Amino acid sequence: MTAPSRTKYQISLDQRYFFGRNGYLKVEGLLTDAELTELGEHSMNLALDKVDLSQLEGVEPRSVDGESPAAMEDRYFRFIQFHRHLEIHERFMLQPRVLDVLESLIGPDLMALQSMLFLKPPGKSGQAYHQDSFYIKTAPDTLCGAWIAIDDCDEENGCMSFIPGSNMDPIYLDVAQPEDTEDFQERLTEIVGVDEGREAPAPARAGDVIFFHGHLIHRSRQNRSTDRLRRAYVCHYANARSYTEWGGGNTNQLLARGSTHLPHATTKFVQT
Ligand SMILES: O=C(O)CCC(=O)C(=O)O
Repeated sequence: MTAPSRTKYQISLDQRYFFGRNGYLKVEGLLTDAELTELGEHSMNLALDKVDLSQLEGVEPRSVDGESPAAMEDRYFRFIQFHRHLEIHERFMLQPRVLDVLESLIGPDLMALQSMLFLKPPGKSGQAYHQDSFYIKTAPDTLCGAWIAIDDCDEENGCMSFIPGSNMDPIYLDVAQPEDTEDFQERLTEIVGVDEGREAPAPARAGDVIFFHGHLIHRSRQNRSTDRLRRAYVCHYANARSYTEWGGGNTNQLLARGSTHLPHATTKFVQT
């Protein structure tokens, strides 16, 4: 049986231009209410330990005595690369309208490299100024993040903030440990000397998706609210014809759309 045809989601020329100039683009309401409800319920079930992860290959048990705070945090607040284990993570990583936008920004051929579900409850710290291409290197350098807001977010509960136009900057190698450990996780690095005066906060409504270039300098501060989660599902993509050594190389990255001459992984749950 063939899948029903679907009209591709098109961004406007103005939106494409905005992304090129500023390095980010918020597309409002890209997720449906039903999708949001599903993602929201799933992330709560993960947080409350209601998803049985015990049978999943490569996923460590959730309660290990003597764990470091960093390992605890990854286990309870950040679910990294779970698209390799759970259908819903792979399905939302390959959400067709998200891929439509990425096709216009970095495509046409797309690979999906990294998925991270952040729960960021009240009091949880964020990440200091960084560029994602510092960590995930691709050649040609086509890295782009897609940040799905599961909750409404603003400066109070730790939304993202960007340095507009820094997508045109090189990758800064001058990095250090962040000083303010209430706002930022100590173990991650911070670019030295960023002019905070240029910063633009990026509030979003649940269901909005913010696309951001791999060179864009960005950060998110602590969730300072007392009762608001700031959940986001963030995935990273590149043109499928870019070479990468990140994460074991191209062989391990999903071909999300189109074709490539490079080796790649295929989806586990979802038909592309
Ligand atoms: O969601 C956040 O708070 C930070 C996300 C981020 O910095 C990233 O995905 O590179």
